[in-house]
Amino acid sequence: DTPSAAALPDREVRDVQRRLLDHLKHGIGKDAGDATPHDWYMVTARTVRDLLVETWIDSLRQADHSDAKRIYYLSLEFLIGRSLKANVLSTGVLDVTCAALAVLGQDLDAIAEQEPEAALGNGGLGRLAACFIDSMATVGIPGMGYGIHYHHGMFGQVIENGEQREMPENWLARGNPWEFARPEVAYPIRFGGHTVEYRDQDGRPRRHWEGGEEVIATAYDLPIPGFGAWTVNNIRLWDAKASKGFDLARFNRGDYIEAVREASASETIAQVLYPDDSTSQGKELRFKQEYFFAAASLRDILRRFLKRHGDLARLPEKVAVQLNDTHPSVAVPELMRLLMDEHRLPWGEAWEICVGTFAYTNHTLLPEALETWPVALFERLLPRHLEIIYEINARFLDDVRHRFPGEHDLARRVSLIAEEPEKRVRMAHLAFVGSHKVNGVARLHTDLMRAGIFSDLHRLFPDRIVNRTNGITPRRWLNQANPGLSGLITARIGEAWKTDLERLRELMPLAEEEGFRAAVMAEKREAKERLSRWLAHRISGPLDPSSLFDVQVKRIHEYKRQLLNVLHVIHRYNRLWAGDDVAPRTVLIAGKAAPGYAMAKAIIRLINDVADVINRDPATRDALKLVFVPDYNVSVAERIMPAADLSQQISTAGTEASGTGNMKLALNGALTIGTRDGANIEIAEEVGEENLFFFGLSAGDVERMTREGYDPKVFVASNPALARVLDMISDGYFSPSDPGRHRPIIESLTSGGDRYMLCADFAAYLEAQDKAERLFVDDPDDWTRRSILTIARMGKFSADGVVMDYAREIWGVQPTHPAGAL
Ligand code: DL6
Repeated sequence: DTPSAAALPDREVRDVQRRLLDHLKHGIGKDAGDATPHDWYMVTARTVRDLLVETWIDSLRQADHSDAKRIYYLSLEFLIGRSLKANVLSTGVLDVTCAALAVLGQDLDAIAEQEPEAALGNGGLGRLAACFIDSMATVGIPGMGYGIHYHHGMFGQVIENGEQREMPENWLARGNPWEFARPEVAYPIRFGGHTVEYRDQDGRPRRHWEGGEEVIATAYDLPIPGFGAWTVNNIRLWDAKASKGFDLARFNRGDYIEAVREASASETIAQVLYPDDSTSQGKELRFKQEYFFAAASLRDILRRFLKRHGDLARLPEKVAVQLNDTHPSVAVPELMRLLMDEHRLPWGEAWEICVGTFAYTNHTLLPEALETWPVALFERLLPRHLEIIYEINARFLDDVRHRFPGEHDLARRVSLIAEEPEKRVRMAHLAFVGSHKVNGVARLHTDLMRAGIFSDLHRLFPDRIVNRTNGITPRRWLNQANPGLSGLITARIGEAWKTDLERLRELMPLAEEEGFRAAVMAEKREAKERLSRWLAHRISGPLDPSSLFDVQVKRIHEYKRQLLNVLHVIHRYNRLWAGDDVAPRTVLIAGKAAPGYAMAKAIIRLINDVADVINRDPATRDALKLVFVPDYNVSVAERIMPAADLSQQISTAGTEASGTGNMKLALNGALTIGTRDGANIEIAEEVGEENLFFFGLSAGDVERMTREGYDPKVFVASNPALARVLDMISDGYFSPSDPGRHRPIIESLTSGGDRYMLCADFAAYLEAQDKAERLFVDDPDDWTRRSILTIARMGKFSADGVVMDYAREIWGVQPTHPAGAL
């Protein structure tokens, strides 16, 4: 890979050492004798940041000076995780940094553990945004992410008495060494007030928004280096500052609290990430966050554009704005407002610019996650935007009625405004009509968008919906997370795979090589042991690294069916008791439940209760272990992915938009057990259906069964194993002190209608589990062969290729140095 420490020139090591000590002395005011582990983290980060800055400034200058089109990725979430290791690897200074630290008696891995997580996201959508910024930098797309500088990211999860308890997260408490505050970049963002009509100097009627309160958006910049650090992109996060500061007169009267009240109220906007990705939040603060960051970002984008180009008509030619889900879709009326009210463009021109500039990515089909906001809220906080939305809608519906005169219900269905039960703005419809492209994140998801939630809009705009299957960055998810396997791969095929993942195909012949298989198997074993060591003080009892590590890691949600996983675990437990020959298995589940999502929290409790019983049972505990790994986040994911043998991707077909955990696990050599859902289908096409374990209903089956009337009781009645498992839970076998505790979960399956069809899929799931297990136990060598083939064929899911596709087909730009050029 890179030269060993011994081969490094002394001069380079001494230089890094000098920089570290310099930061320690001048930045922290200590010498090496007094430095705490956190001090070492801060100085190492500063030292690495110094290396990034030059390229970063160059990249920004280059983008400013070049005429290239700029890409802006607007996302309410960036799930970045830790940056130290990623940045050390991208800048190519791993060995020299390790060597310099070693001279000072320090260890990079230990130091890296000091970094708090930048958990500015919930799950897939936020992590995708982080992967995309990494990939854009790597392939040379001058992209910039815009988001919110949350003071408190995703909550920490602790498990107490088997239950999830949420702990406040405080990643900025000791300062963030990666970010640059930009207090000079500040925009006033208005809320409330009213609109007025007036005549401009040409006598034309115009509207203007005034009054209300203003909150100041100020910028924080996070440099994100591409691999090789040829391009360093930027994530700009907006913080909220009060426009008024505190009230001195009040303060002087001794009214201290009131003096700062207004200031702290406006500053709450950037305080906290909403920890929910499964329901649209009916909270005013969330609504304010969305407008706040969309408005500040657009102001910034237009300022940069206007510095170089005078003519706003050229905006779509020079700027692309990707809306990451509907959270930023208020950007559509905001851009209209800026163009019309502030830049005096007529409606038609402004609308053309808007549609040409925006594109929108949809990440979910779940009706409860599709955002709508009450018209009354718009009226009170964004009155001008409501007028614009009404006008967009009126013109749009006129056109619909004109084109489809006989279809009286069509206008109601596609309207931007839902009338019942209260008047609400449909943010997905707004984003759809305001964008030139709308994409789904896996082929099935895109097809279902066309056939389902957007079927009418698709008829009206048949070329608008396109598919862009998700991807992941191979730097973090293989190179960084799994150095052992990465080293093995690089030793055999060189390191080009890191920027051109298709090169992994060169591993295919090695799958037939006994020596390579043995080496991959040894690496997997080592990763499992590493995970077990790390878990040792988090859970009770050691793990058995020779058992099958069966992994399901993702947000806890009914549609993702962690419950189905648990039903299978209980069934295995019963089989062990029955004396069946069942191979040793360790089932690892991790994920957070939205704090207000009672059923998801109940499922966590059930997992822990089941774990408690089966892990203690001397009759079974050597053959079956269930572990709930607390506080799942990006760093925990980096530990788990390399250690997985089996990757559980078992959502009800048609519900998981894509999944990206499925890609991370497969890239690390796990075989997938899964449904024909989301990107699983495309993973199977790539790796070969014979190399994974598909089971259960297809999206078509689910749709048909729902239509025809699905009755879970029929499946329970015909499957004694399932009935037994449900009875055990229901009768309190796993909660003897509170026998009724888990009854509501079972009722959701039986009398509640089993919305996600666990009962229908149970038998097929068991069969697929058995098949996987037989292969793992009877022919570990063949398992490893399939695992190598899986890794080798995952090239399609590199985020590098995915962003290049977005670039060419949605954003209309050509990357400056394509992946693989390094
Ligand atoms: O596209 C990223 C990711 C998908 O891989 C997951 O399948 C999907 O569940 C997730 N969606 C969300 C929900 N967001 N909203 N709204 O995070 O997106």
